[in-house]
Amino acid sequence: MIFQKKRWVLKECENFDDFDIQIDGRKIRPQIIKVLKNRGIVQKDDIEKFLDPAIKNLHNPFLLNDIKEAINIVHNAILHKKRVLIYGDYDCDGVTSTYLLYSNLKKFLPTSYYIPNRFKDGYGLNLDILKRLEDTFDILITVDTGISAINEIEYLKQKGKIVIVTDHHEPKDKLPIADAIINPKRRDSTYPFRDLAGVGVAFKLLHALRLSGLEIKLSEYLDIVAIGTIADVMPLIDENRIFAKFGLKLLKYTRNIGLKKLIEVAGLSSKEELKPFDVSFIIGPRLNAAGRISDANLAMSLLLSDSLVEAEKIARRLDEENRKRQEIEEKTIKEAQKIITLNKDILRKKIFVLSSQSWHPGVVGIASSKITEKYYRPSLLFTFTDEGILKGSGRSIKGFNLFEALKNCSDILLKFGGHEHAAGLSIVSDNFDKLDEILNAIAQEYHFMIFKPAVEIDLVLSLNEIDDELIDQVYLLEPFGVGNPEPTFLIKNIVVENFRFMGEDNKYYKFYTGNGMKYDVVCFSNLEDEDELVTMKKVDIVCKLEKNMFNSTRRNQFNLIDICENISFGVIKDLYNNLKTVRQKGCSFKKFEIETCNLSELIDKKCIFTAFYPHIVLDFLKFLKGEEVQNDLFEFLDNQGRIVQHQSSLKEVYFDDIFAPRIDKIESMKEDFDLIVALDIPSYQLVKNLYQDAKVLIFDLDKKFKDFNLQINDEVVNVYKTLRDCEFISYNFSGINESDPFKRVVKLLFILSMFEEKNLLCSEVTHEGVEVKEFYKLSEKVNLKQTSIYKFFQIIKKG
Ligand SMILES: [Mn+2]
Repeated sequence: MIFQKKRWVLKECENFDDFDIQIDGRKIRPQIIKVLKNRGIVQKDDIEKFLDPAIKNLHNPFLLNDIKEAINIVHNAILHKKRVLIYGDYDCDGVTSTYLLYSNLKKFLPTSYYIPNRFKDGYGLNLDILKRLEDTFDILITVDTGISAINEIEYLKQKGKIVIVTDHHEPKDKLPIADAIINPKRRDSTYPFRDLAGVGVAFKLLHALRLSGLEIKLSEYLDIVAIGTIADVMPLIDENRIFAKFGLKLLKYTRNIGLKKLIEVAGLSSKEELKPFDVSFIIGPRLNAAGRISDANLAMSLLLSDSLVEAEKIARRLDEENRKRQEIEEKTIKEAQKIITLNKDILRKKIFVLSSQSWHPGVVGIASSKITEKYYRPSLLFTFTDEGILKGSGRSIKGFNLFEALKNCSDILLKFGGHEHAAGLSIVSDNFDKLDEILNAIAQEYHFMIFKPAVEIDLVLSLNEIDDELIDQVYLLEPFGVGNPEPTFLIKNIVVENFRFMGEDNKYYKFYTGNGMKYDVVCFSNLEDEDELVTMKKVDIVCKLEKNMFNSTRRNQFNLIDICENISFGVIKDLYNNLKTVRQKGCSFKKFEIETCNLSELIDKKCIFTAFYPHIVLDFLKFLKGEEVQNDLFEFLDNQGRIVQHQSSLKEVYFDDIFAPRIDKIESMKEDFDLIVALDIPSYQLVKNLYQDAKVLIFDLDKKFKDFNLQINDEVVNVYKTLRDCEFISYNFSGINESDPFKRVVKLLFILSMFEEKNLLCSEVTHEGVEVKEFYKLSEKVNLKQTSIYKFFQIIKKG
């Protein structure tokens, strides 16, 4: 069966009151309001502002601490013709901040800027640089940096300089003694929004200068603000949402010659509109490439360029630098993956701590985020510096606070900083293994569920709630990105119609929703077994709702994130397929001695769990979903912190153990595991018969089927007659004398399999019952007792 690959985490708000909200004359659907409420935007007023962002909703910049002081300093400087130096940072946020402030202040003041070199100068204010430049300025304004430059600013103050810090990094306990510190994350800040980027803070300073009377055309620079904000991975809510929304619109028709050329060279000019994705993955990396590999000043000259020829030259160089960076990045990721897959001990760890002599310090962060994304494990990637010191960068998963974990290792770390999701650090190489050990010990204390990939679901929808208008209104929530992801919906019980594969190697697949309205359901990353996919009948899906225009006709499309077959049908399908495997094996079945398994034997063993009876499979699937199911085995797996994955997700992630209810499919995976654990007698005997060389033990969870009996009697006749008459038989067929639904299904499928083995008919299982495709003519009397199915039953009979 197709089983969900991720945990489905449902956000559902209680006490829902609908609001009457109109935007451009359209009444906003309750589903959209629910999505926003689930995301913590609850007041009617805030919802309206969110759905209809406007420049006028930007906060008053004078709410920022010290901003008045900063404004006074600038006005005074204009009066006395003081010289200003803007000190920035080499990343995209730093460069856009520097450009924004520089190009505006230079209209009023003799202004220069300095962007440190990532490798020569390092991050932040650098004392040597300041000493070298100290005769060239009277006022220093930092952008995207400065909040922890205590010593450097003290030096400047001793030299009689005026210092304004604008920054958005988390302040430490002690603040520098600057003349003004503008940072919405200051502990004493009363500013309504914390998550501005460096460029956002610089923008607020200009905003205040404009309100104080300087002639500054702010709206012309929103594209710059949007780039820095999105590239610096700031959440696209509140003011950032306004910057992103209007900035991206402006960017499409930008008047900045450099950006225009960069967009052209990067192949974005033909796009109808630019999205945060284009900044995060195309424009941002190109601007960043300069700083990562060579010098960020190249990016700055692009933004400042006023010649088309020169701008194009720089854009091409940045594009080239980006290509180089991509190559280095891909090589690093491949090498890291190789370390993981070649070393099974690492694969079993909760946190991957990896290092290499050859990795480039500029890309370990990106490589770490790719590794974390792929394996759903926090990861730290280190590279060696000259002095036997390892420098690294790490990323985490939801629910595991990387910064807190590193705090617990602080005595062996040289330096570390960051937050919940990402961190940078350095360590003496002798302590590397110890760090790995401590971090993994910490991770072991977390509930194993957080290490299972999850998808957050905004809302459960039924098909009849979905129409063109609802899908159009989903687009009102754009721009999507960090902090404001595209909403995901769970739609249950979709009937699969006209399933087909697309693309090379069946990379994509598509089907229609068969219930009334026919929507396209599309999956762009097929990670499933193809024979399982084509037999899907009814599914639950997690998806995004999209509108597709093709030849000016509109098609609504559900873009799949995860899919799960109707579980009870999936379980029946697996049982039916296992009986097919029995048939294919023929009559050469042997009965094997039972070898019982002790849970302690599973410790440190990589196991394949398998089961035959539907109630056991169902229990296991519930356990995989994270539901409470009581038994010794699950309790043991919980306590061990082990993560089990369903065999249908094998192509995507790598966990400790596998649950494989399709016994024929164990063949392809058993090499990678130490042990097969059968959870009932039939699966034990079947595995033993199929894979003689494998180590198989039984941990019998079955209590139901102790007295199960299969006889060639009236029941068999009933089934046959009903099938002849109706060509269909339901799973709760009363002609089978079992009150327990599981037993009834098992018996029905046993009988059906015997019919098939003797070539009486050909059938198909559906979610409601068994359908006959064809009856065959009988030439002689059949003896069902001579079937391998019957023989198999004799073998699995208890006692
Ligand atoms: Mn920044």
